[in-house]
Order: sequence, then C-alpha cells, then structure tokens
Amino acid sequence: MPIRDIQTKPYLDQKAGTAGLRKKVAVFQQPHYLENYLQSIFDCVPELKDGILVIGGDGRYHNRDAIQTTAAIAAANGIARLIIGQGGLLSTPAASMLIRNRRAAGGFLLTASHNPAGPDGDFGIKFNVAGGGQASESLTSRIFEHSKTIARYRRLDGGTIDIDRRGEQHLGSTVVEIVDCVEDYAALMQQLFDFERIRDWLKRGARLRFDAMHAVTGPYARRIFVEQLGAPPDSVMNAVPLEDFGGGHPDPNLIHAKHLAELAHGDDAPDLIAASDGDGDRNMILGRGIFISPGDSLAMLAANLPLLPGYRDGLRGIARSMPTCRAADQVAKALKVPLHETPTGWKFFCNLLDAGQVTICGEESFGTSSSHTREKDGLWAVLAWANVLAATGKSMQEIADTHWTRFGRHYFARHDYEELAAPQAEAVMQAVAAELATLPGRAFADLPVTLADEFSYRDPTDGSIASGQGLRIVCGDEARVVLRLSGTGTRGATLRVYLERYVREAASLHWKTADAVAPLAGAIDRLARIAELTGRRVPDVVT
Ligand code: VG1
Ligand code: CO
Repeated sequence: MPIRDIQTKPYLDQKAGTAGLRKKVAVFQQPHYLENYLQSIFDCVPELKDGILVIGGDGRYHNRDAIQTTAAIAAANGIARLIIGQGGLLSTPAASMLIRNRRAAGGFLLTASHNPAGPDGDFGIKFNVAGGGQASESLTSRIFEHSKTIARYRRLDGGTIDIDRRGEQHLGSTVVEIVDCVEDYAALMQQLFDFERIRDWLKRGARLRFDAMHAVTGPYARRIFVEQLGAPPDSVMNAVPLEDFGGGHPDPNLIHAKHLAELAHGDDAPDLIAASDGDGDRNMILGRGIFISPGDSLAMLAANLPLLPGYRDGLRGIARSMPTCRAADQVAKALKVPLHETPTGWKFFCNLLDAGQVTICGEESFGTSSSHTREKDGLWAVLAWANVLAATGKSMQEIADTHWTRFGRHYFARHDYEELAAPQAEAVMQAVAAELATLPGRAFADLPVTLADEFSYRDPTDGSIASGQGLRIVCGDEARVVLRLSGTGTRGATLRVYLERYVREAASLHWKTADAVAPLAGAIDRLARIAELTGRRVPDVVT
C-alpha cells in the first residue's frame, strides 16, 4: 500500500482546550481537518515513530470514520502497532490504562466527553502521551503552533481495517490489534476492589442502579456489575452505546440526570445510584435520599480508601482542582498527608501521580480517580463507593453524616452562564479582576476577605507555570468564590462561578445547598455585575 504526501493548508483554530481539541462535527468533517491535526502531533512527537499507539473513542457520530483516518495517518507515520478498542470503543480511563499497560508511546481518544453528539453535535480528539496522561500545556501549544504552518500530511492509501473483528490485522507494515474494550480494565478493577465482598453485599439484597446514558460505559457496566458482580440486568440502564447518545446529554449531574435524583428520593430507592458521561470519565453518586456532591465524594472516598484492597497502604497525598471545594483538605489534614491544589483539567494531576505524590484526586465537575490510571474514571468511583458501602455495612446517608460530623460540611454549587459573547464573559472577569486588590479586609457576604487573587500554579515536579487559572475570593476557611472561563465549550464563552461555604455546627449540617450559598451568589452578582454585563439574570445551569 503506497504512502502519499498530501498537500494541505493550515486551519488556524486547532488549539486544544481543557481536554483536547473539541469542535462541532461539521468542523472536523472539513477536508484535511483531522488529518492536519494528527500530522501536527506526529511531527511534534517523533517518539511515536516505531512505537505502539492506542486508539478508541466514546462511540459518538463520526467515531468510526475518524478511526479509519487516524489509522491511515498513523500507519503512514511509521507506527509499529495500533491497539484499537473493538467497535472503535474505549472509555477515556480504559484508554489511558491501556497506554500504561501496553507501554504505548501514546494514544488518541476520540471524544467530546459529555457534549451532545450526532451530525449537529460535537466531536473531539485528545492526545495522551506515554504513561497515559494528557499532553502537557507546553506540548499542546507546540502542536497548535505547528498546525498553523502545516503544508503536508502523510497518509497510507487504500487500506481500511475491520474495527469489529478482534485479533490482528495489517495496514501496510503496521500491525493493527483490535482488543476487547473491557477486559484489561475489568481485570484492574478486580485488583483494586473487593469483588467478593461487593458480590455478597448485592446477594444480601443491596441494590445498585447505574445509568450509562447510551454512551461508552454500557459495555463496561454490564460486564462488571452484571456478569462479574451478579447484579440483576436491570441494574444497568441505557447500556447500549448510540451514535447520538439516544438524543440525550450524557453529562451526569442534577440537571441532565435529574431522573436519578428523583429515583434517589423516591419510595423504592436503590442503595447506590450512579451515572457516567459520554467517555466514561465522570461520575455522579447518589444514595437513598441523598446526592453526594463531587467535592464530598472525593473527601469521603479519601477518608475511606484504606478499606479497599488496592489502597491498604494508605494515601500518599490528595489532589483537587482549585475550584473544587475544600472538603478534601480537611481529610488530608486529619490523615497528615499533603493536599495539592491544581488548575482545572486532569493533565495537572498527572505529574503528581507519576511522581508518586498523590493517590486520589478529583474535580468538582464530577471527576474522581486514583493512581491506577491517568484520567478521571467514572466506573472506578462507582466501584469504590460500592466497596465502601459493602465493607462498612453503612448506608450512603450514614457515611455522609459521620463524615460531616467529623470534618464539617462544605456546601458547593457551580453556576454556569453558557454561550455568552466572548467580550461579555471577558468583561465580567475584568470587572472582578479590577477589584481584587481592594478586597482583602473588606466584607464579602458579611465575611472578611482574607485573599483575593488570580490563581497560578507552579508544577512541583517540572517547575512549569500555568497562569490565569481563575479568579478567587477567599474568606478564610468559611467561604470561597471562584470565577473562570470554560476551556471545553464549542459555542461562545461559558462563565463558571463556583460557590463554597463551610460549616461545622451540628445544626448547620443539613441545609439546602442553594440556601447555604445564596448570600455568596448575591455578593458575587453585585461585584462582578453579571446581570448588567451579560444581560443574564440567572445562570443557565446550576450543579
Ligand atoms: C470542564 C471541567 C473540568 C474538566 C473538563 C474535562 O472544563 O470544568 O473540570 O476537567 O471539563 O472534562 P472547563 O474548562 O469547561 O471548565 V471531560 O469529562 O470533558 O474530559
Ligand atoms: Co468526560
């Protein structure tokens, strides 16, 4: 099969955001668009040549075509072996884990995560490096700069691969291996968790309900929960991955998975209710009568982790993204382990994990994971909770109550203003930035401000600096408000306002979250002039 050099013109918009390059499907379908981006990566990362590459996606529209293109470009660029999930499927955490297990030089994850799919929806591609983590900020910028000058790409002509047939095939001189997308991942989960105990717990009548939202986790959940742990088949809902995710929005939160909150508060609620997103890296956790916020989930799992077989030796450290509530900080303090605060985006955890400084990490955006992979991992979190419930014999509510009584409770809400005109979103950020220096010492929602700044992060392992990572207004341990602009949207700008309030008294542990953070929401509305500058009186999404 001939390798051809094809002339091309650069696109100027191939800048990856918080989690890869994410655009409308129509953008990815432009001539040479995906090809240019892939070639930019091969040109910038010569280590890929002669190496192993993992490819998989979340099953959304355009996935199968994009896999053929990716394979043809990879083969032309001298990749020795491609490992591809059967049917083109690999969850993000499973792909990251395969890169690690198979000592691959990198991987392409074809996903736009929880963004809607279908011909009018979004598509995306993430490049992960050896070790399984997302490409660093500096590598991502180099790739972007290169993509602006690219003049040719290489492609293997003529061959296609059968992505549904397991086993080895050839594409030119590249070996293509189609693998079961679940097998290695499920084997790792069995090492980390006490499957025997979870099986017993289910046998004794505990009930689980998992919603795969017609996205990538369906096959994983069926194999693990139903076949391996013996849960009844109806424990897994919407288990068949569909190209348009069934028209739904696989973003597991109280808005897009409201039916699960209703189930949790209904008469016949299961013990553990959970969901994951399009590419399987997010998780939402609920129990009978209770929703566990992601920041709480991180803290509660951290506190209970040594109960689980894979973590018997205890924790080396905990990491959370800056906007994530500080519940985990209290656990780190009690366990006397370091707490790392990183910018938003999983890539910042990877160096800490590689350096062995962190065992568990999480983000407020429904992401939790551990040192077993280099991405957030939705099913990992669900299994971890199942194992904690099985090992303690307690209900979710009992675990939460015990936790809050010991550590205090962090109420947390995120207000998103979506599809703003970029200048409006910038104006809000500037309005706050202009006031930052005057805030310390002044009252904010009746609390004294102790710190107000723009967050920047120095990576302790490689010294790299990430600046401009969000504005924060801190009132001691009591409260905090953070503002930042999203880096994953594909339309306009999204302003995110994060509200956190910390209480310790027994009488304050069971408030409604919206009530607990209302004074902070009012104060930041006034300071940032959100209504005046954007014309929006209320946020589009509250999670
Ligand atoms: C959002 C979340 C961030 C998460 C990222 C990718 O980014 O806030 O915490 O890491 O999505 O998640 P942003 O820049 O829009 O706030 V996923 O599930 O797309 O891989
Ligand atoms: Co995701």
